[in-house]
Amino acid sequence: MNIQTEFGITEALKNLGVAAKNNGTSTGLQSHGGDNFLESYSPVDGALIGKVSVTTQAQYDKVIETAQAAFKDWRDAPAPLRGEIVRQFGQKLREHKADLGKLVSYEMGKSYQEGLGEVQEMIDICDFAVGLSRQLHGLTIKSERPLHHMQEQYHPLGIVGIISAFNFPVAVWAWNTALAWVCGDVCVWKPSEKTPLTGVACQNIIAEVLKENDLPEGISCLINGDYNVGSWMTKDERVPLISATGSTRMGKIVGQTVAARLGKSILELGGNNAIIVTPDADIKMTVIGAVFGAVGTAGQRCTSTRRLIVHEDIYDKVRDAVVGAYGQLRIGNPLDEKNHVGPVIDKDSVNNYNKAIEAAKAEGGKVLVEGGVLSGEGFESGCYVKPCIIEAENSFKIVQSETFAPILYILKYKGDVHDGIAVQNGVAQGLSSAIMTNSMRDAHQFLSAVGSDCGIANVNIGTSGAEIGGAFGGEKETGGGRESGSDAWKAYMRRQTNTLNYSTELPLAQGIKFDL
Ligand code: UN1
Repeated sequence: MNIQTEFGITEALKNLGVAAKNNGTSTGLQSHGGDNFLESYSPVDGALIGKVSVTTQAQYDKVIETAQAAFKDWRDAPAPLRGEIVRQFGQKLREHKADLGKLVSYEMGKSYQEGLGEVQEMIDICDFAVGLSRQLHGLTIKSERPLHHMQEQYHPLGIVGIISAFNFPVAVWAWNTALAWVCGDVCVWKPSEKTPLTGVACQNIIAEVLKENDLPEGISCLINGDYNVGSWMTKDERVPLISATGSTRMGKIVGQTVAARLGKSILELGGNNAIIVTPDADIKMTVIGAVFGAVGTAGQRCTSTRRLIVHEDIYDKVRDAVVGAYGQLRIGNPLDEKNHVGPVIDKDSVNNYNKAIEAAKAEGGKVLVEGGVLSGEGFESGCYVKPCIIEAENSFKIVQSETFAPILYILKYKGDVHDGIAVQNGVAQGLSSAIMTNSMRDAHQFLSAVGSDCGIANVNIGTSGAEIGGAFGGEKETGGGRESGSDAWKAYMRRQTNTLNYSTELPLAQGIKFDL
């Protein structure tokens, strides 16, 4: 029996409408029918899962025109009604949770549990957005002029272009769309070319909801292809907001291109996340947080733990405990729930992993848990690598850069918590950070203005696994954008200040006299 049959992938593909001929001709706005195809190979077993047609420029233009037309209807719908559509979408996701979770796991390689978690994250953001659809509020402000009233309103922007990465192939799209839709925007999505089928599956689910409600399909559009297709969107003045997730290298290009036309962007880019372990930390909690953070999603989360910064007083104990825990890890087919770690996305990723280990060694790093590429039965795809741990220095060039693979650098710090914080902040990226401590003072120092410089700072929790209720994103080379919870919705709308005069005079602000 092959993996597809054994773990119900064949069935899941069928249920999600992406079985057999995935040439993108089946539904709505993915009907591009270009001659080029993206081929999706599973890193789990190396099998070709399906093909999706690449969008041509002419088809792209048609998609944008359809989206523009849909926006005219959608922005007029009351926001709670838009919320109702998102509620129905969330409901369908509940029904498809197992199938979509499996497809995410099979196409991307994360464990089935994490695949389910990702779909749950979509459901959670839908619930959040439904409530938000009745709360898109602005301030009222007292005017300096008599019988005048001031208020802020938030209006939809238009088309939101979403560029997402392979590592969270569906959740990050949902963070953007669920908010954008209740805000009255329409969305055009370019998923990663490494995970096009999860994109088609999501598009099928939302297309069904739109059809059932007699709404224009242009509210949710899908385009496919490599960075060229993405660049049509980043340069396109018809797309007022681009939300892009991926590498800092990509984000710099996207950010500059969008800024050159004075468009808006939300950038969620690279991380180099660390956990500081203070002398009084709980070692058991530290081990769970660090190991899940470093090996979860095979080290391919933006929030993955890359550096463990341990105080010298507790260093040997923490090092031994974490190294011991790595001995328990089972690597293999991520659909098989007894495995903790699945494959990385592709052979390029394997090369980057190998190169990073070599670079760390060349800079003087000491390998504590040996890495390596697995081969033999079950590892035929060539994408399974061993999570490894390297004792290193923060100043190493390789430690300063983000490698999307399960490599954990362990670093020692001396002195007080601010010495640990200096190491943690001493990188170009600023997404997620954590401290393991039982000291109330150290915890608060870490969270203070002179503490972590990241967008996410956790106490006694690892660096990954943020909930959708908070704003998600980071500082410095992480790009500064915020998605998901809190007031991140404001980035998907344009703010308008209204001043309304209900007197019979026309007094000027700042007391200026202008008599005629
Ligand atoms: C990402 O890796 O781009 O906080 C998103 C987390 C997940 C989202 C990660 N909730 O790890």
